[in-house]
Amino acid sequence: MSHKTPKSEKLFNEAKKYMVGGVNSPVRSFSAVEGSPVFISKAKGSKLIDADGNKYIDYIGSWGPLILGHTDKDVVKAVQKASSSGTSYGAPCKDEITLAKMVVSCLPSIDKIRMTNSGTEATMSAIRVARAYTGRDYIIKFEGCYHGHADYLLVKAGSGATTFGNPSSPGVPASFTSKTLVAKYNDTESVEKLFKKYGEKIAGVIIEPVAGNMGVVLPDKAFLRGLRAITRQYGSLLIFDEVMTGFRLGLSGAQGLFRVRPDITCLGKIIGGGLPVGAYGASSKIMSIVSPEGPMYQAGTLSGNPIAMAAGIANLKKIMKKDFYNKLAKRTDLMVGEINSLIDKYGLEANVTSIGSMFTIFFNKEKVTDYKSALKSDTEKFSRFFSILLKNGVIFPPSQFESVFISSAHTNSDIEKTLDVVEKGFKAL
Ligand code: KE4
Repeated sequence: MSHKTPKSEKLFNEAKKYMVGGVNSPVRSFSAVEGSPVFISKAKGSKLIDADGNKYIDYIGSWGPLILGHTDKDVVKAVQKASSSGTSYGAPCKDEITLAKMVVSCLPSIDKIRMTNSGTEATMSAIRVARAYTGRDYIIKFEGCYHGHADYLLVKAGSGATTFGNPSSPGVPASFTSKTLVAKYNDTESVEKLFKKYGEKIAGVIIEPVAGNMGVVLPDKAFLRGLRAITRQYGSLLIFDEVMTGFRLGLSGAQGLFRVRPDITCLGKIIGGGLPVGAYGASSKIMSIVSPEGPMYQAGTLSGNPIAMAAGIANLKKIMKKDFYNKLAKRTDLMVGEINSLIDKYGLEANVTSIGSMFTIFFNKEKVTDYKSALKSDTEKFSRFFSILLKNGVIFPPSQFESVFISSAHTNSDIEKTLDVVEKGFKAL
């Protein structure tokens, strides 16, 4: 079957004239894989259809939000209904309460929430809360974790012994990252060393409790508990960035699954049902620092937008249905089990990390447990694999360091077809 994308190529060339790199978010540019991006003209259920009419079984899932798949009828109906009553009021509305109550009811660590328009705003604000609440300046983040593009979070580990973050992007002054300390994922000792040196000055520790931005990396059993203990010991706040894992791994996210209660939680993606929504929440005591209750300022013209709220409510309503997550996890486990057998069958240097309805196939001979091991993955092999899938009607996230997402719209036949194509890819590697 020949996979031709002339219309996408034409659109990409035109896009590059007006939009940087032809995209509105870098990873969509296929810069981490061969070829140029396909431009989507329509989506339905588990499928994306590109400008040339090629159909793909979609495992990007809009990078997480579409746990129900595309154009879920209830989400679409909710959006249509909401938009017929207005697009933005610039004043509060009932649906903001409804969505806030749904989130609070699922996450015992949250008494009060603030909606934002993106995950970046959520994490940026969460860090400001930690700093305002503790009166301290330092934060700890982990190598390989991504929390959006706030200046002081665009850091890479300092070289060698230095523990300060160095800016990972031009345009971020060194002074902006001088209070960002970098630890190693799953390495409690690297955290203890920082606390020993800076403990009383550390406002908060931010982490993806299950990492999704170096590919899927699971926390060791004691690691998250260790973070909980040491932050409590030093009076720092533990911030779980659950923008990806929130409502993905279950109604109480990673914090429910691993039974570790953070001080602040960041959310996004699924709570917007595909529309721009982020959020951060904590105990009433901590959140009382946020304006207008408290002095810490944070705002947003379209935060709590009525259409986005309606989409989020419709999305959460359906995933709150009994057995939703079990069915999704079973489907994922079946698929991952088959992929592992194919890895063995073809003797590939690859392995899969999966949890809930998220997984990553690492082209790597060792298990990926942190950023250092993730970087040993063969990205060139991933790129070739990605292209074979694309040409055969399956689209994975275009980067080795991302998570595949399965939705409730993926059928058994989608998975069977996908496995056939994965086998074709493995055979060709
Ligand atoms: P946004 O600002 O992109 O809504 O959220 C930032 C963010 C925060 N925290 C976590 C754990 C995240 O995964 C993200 C964003 N995820 C990426 C992909 N892994 C979004 C895709 C993109 O940047 O286009």
